[in-house]
Amino acid sequence: MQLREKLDRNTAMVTAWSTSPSAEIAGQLAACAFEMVTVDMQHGAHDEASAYSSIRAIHARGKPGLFRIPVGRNDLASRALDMGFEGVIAPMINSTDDARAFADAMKYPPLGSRSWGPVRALELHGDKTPETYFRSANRETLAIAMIETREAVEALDSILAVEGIDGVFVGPSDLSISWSNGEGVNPHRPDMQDALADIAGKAVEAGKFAAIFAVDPSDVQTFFKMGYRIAALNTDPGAIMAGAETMLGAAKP
Ligand code: 3PY
Ligand code: MG
Repeated sequence: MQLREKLDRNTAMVTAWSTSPSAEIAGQLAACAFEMVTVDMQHGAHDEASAYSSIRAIHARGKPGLFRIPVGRNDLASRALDMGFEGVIAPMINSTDDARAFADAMKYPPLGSRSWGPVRALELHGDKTPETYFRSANRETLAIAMIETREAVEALDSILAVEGIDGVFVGPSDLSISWSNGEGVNPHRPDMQDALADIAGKAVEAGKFAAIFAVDPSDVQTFFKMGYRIAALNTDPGAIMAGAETMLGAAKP
């Protein structure tokens, strides 16, 4: 089932987070019970070549993939869609103008100005012809704007109102830095939790979806209860270390 269809059915989903520039690791994450894998080129070590081999490995396991661009790299947004990613996460969308520029890069006319050329996407989405891809892409490929500063929280209503923005993604670590005026980084700041719930509520009211990064597995259900529908669960190094520690704990009790 399409990611878009699952979101329309209000399905709560967990994405793995791939930072190592390795299609093997991305494919292994896709083989786990995650609903999707996100390939991160903002803070992750992915480049375009590893992103491209990763989306093929993710699709080979029957899962969809999201891609996070570096700040302001809207040129990579439509490129990721052309590679076959189902959605793009854009960090530091702090204003309506940021949101408009991102949506414009992601959507074909008349909504935006995405340029035609989904060569690899057509191959990976084998059920599509150029015509059906063109007609379905604006709806099925997701433009996801990151809300991770106070400025973005203040502009949230107008960001959510931008046509072509399908959902928002909260970065609680960056948000905590902005929330505390640079005092420190703490995604669990107690004084930020109401704002996290408000963001999910406003997204739902606007008919859009909310996603968020969860540092701890125990955060995920809390976020789902707030209304978030996609939670990213830690990162591939975090998963490898947690798995190794669990195995070692059983091997050396
Ligand atoms: C943040 O928490 O700031 C993030 O960007 C998570 O990836
Ligand atoms: Mg961030």
